[in-house]
Amino acid sequence: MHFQTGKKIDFDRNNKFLDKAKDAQKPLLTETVVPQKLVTVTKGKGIDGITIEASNQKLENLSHIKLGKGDSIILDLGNHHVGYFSVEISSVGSPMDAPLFLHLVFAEQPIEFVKITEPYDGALSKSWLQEDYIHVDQLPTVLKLNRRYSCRYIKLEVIDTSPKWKVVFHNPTFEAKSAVSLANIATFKTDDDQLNKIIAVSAKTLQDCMQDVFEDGPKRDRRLWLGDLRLQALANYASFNDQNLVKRCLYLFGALPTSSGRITSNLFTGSEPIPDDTFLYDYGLFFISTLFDYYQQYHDKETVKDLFLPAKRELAQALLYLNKQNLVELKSDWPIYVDSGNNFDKSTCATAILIYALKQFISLGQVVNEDMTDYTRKLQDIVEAVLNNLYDKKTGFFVSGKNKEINVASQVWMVLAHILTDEKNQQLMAASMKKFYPFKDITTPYMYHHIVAALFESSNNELAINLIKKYWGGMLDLGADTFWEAFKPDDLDFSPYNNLAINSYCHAWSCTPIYLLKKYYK
Ligand code: RAM
Repeated sequence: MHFQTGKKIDFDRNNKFLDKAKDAQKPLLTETVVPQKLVTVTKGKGIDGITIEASNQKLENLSHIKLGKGDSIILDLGNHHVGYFSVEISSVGSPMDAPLFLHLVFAEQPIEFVKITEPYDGALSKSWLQEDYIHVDQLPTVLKLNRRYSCRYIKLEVIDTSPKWKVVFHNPTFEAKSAVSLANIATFKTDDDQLNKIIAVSAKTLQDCMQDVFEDGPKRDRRLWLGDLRLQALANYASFNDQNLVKRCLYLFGALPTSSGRITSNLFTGSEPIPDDTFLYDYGLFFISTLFDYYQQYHDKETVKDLFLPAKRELAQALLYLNKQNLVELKSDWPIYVDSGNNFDKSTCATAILIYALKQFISLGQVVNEDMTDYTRKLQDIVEAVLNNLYDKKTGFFVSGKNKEINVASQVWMVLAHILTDEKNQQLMAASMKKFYPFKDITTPYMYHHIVAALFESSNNELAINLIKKYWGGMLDLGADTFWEAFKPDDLDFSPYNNLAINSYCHAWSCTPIYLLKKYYK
């Protein structure tokens, strides 16, 4: 894992845009959730062979369950939620002759309870792990945790009381937060039960990631990433249709480019918005795509007029990375994401994504009556360069990098960029499934989304639906309440950060079946 650090970067700050982002901000909705039952962790069908089963103890008897040193209970909220936990605690036995020392663990998936007890060696900060240690000096009390947690399960572990007394918990409550309610979702069903379940879990995933901004994952990184935003916005149009939240996020990115015009890959929005010093070639270009999709949905010309300039400046930066041949040549100062897997060459994806965004930029230019002649000419040049240099007419596949590697991601992004005829695209994706499936190097629902989208866009509908059922259905079979950041069907304990404890199990970029099926399922 490579972190981009240590550079001094100048950012612009457009206060008019920041004000517009603020105007679009709406209060969150709250739902009070009470646990459904007590559970225990056990071996079974789940991530890494870990699942949950009902405990022998009943939740109705909670206020009779006395816990002393080393005892614990796990509350099950019945579904995944994001919000704030509180519980009343009292003591029983002798007077309290020592403080209560409590350990709380919040888990999206049962595996987190196991992994959190092991030494941590993950690539991201341990501080993300959802646990807290608390001393309580006086009981009875109402313990209200200030931190927001993302979970279905809550473990209350008594590290110590004293030999003379024990604790009892009452009225555990979870105040769940989201920008949207499942009650206001445009209902949409297919004639297939598994797909309907996938749609429902997609909606729940998206709901829990829709907070003050579109978060990538409410457990981690809890912030606004452009690549995630693009997909969330599409899924949102197919479900909650919250215009303000997308508008808010677009204005935040548009307000804070670098002084040279590059748009950051992600923003921190805890207090005053802060652009991160991490730049990804594809994510920057997706500012254009997200604006384009937003315009398709709402025809909000004013927003396009405002944000056209930041889009143009971002594109100008991206075009600087074209080499003499008119193909994108990336440098280490501006890497590309595409997928968390790094075992394949991504340069052809970069050129395809540039074409994809450039086409959308040209459409936006027409909306605001700009002269697009130069851009149209540039687009033709790049497409010609791709057909002459990256398209192997003999095999029908696109090649990538110095070694002319043929990988699935390059085919997918070239299909999404629509540079071949519809007929050739259809053949290419059908041939790609034959050649690459099951995919070896693809690790995220984010990239699977693009594979499925390319299958649909190339009229390979049956292959697309089967892939949704296999991949997202595979997560459901392993007990997903919300879809995950990473999932490799051939490597079930895969983590992009070498530790399952840090994976996010409610990750926005995995919620797109709701969009894909609404758009393409016939
Ligand atoms: C990870 C997160 C985030 C994603 C970036 C590129 O940090 O999962 O959602 O957009 O990678």
